[in-house]
Amino acid sequence: MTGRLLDQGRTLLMGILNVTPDSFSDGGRFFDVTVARERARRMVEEGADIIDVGGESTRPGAAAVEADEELRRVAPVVEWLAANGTALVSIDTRKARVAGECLQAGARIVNDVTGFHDAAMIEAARRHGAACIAMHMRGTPDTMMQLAEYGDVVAEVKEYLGGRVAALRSAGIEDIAIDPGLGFAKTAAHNFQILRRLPELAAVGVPVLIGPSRKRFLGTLADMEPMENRSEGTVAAITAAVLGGARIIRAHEVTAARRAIAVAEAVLRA
Ligand code: HH2
Repeated sequence: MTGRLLDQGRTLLMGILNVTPDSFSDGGRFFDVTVARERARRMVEEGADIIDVGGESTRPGAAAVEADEELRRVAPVVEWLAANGTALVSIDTRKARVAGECLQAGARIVNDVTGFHDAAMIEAARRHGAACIAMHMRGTPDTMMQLAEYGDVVAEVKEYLGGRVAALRSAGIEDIAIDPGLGFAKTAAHNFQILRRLPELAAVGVPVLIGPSRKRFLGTLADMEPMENRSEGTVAAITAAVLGGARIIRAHEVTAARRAIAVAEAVLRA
């Protein structure tokens, strides 16, 4: 045990709470604050260790959201969860101001899909003593799929994430997780390659987060199109991720994810 939020000696389960009108799999469902709170409460009951609150979709083509609007969506949910919930609250944002105000409101973790490239984001996290999840992506949600070209995707993602860990550490932040960013500037083949070679990413030496939940790369297989057909595939990807060394799983369906993690952990222990 390290005393770190993102490294608690077991696989952590992060439940996804999208307070957006347009997220790729559940946009509009939890947009109302009361409904979002109820959804969060339910995920905690089902076994979520962390609730990841997001107010801006990162799917290709999603509308850009100003910081004020993003805060209007997420701040009341973060504040309520921090005061009433038992799970840790993570804020999924690319904006330093949103991160800072949500940390002030009680969030403990910043999940930045742009990998803490903005110095103001690192400063907000440092000031509040937050834990940081740095994800790999290229470009923006609108351009990322044109940038999915790599010599060796795992080596390149590993080098990038190693650099982000060094940047966070040089700011005095030690509670860090890395995430290769399944689906962000990656083809289906890249995502499967990352899952197969996860131990190489784990060798960076900080916990690895994997978020395969309902993602489009699963839809390239068998009959997992449309998105509603991806529950079992998500569970299989979670199992593969934990067997490969992932220590944090980000998922929409918490009960199913918890059961998959339990099986994979039992295999690892046997
Ligand atoms: N995936 C999404 C959003 N944030 N953060 C991390 N660290 N890892 C991920 O894989 C990841 C993420 C996309 O999924 P979702 O939140 O369901 O959709 P949207 O971005 O459309 O709200």
